[in-house]
Amino acid sequence: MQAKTLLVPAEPYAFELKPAECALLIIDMQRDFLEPGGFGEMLGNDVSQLRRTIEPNRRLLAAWRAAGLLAMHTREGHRPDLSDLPPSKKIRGRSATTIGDVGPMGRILVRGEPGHDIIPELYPAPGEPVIDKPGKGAFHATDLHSILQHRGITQLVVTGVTTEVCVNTTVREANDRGYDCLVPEDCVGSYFPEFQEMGLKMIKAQGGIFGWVTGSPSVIAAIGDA
Ligand code: TIU
Repeated sequence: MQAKTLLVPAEPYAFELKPAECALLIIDMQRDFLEPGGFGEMLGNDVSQLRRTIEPNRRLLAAWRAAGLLAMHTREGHRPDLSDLPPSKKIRGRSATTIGDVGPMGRILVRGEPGHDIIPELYPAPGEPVIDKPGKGAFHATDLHSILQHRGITQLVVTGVTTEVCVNTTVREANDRGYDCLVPEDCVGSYFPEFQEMGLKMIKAQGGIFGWVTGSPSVIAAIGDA
């Protein structure tokens, strides 16, 4: 029997979503990036630009779970001994407080610390894989590709933060590994409005060079028919 395909209106053209082969991948919705008083805000960033993605992600995740589809989560961070932290990443930015130092919500971007964990609104449910990644891309130095292959996943709906950094890097890595990526624009956020706009344009330009862009209501409407 032919696997079911759902047509999601998108740019540059409709995305053919195959529910049995499609995973929702929520990137780095961590307290340190999103919560007032966290590392992101400490660096001078406007966290409200990211916080507007929480409610759309919550609705999409709820619909995704209700449709019985695979949801996955990532967290950017490092081992407590920092052995997986490149020295270049440790010193980049010349900030007085950097990764591994004690910040407002525990040691910054260190696994097991409060600020490293996912915000309560989008907390992973039992059985939903969580990928701990040391880099910006979710495929670099992780078992994400293996987990997706074992489950027969060929498509990803990618959401989270930030649009031009970890979301774009992950979409590009996925594209080179043969996955089709759909990005709901209301579910991704950047501290910088101009990067939000360009980050999305870069994905869908040239006939969808890295993937497709849509809005989460279109995805929710489609999987409601799954
Ligand atoms: N998750 C992610 O995007 N990590 C970053 O460091 N993003 C910034 O925009 N800095």
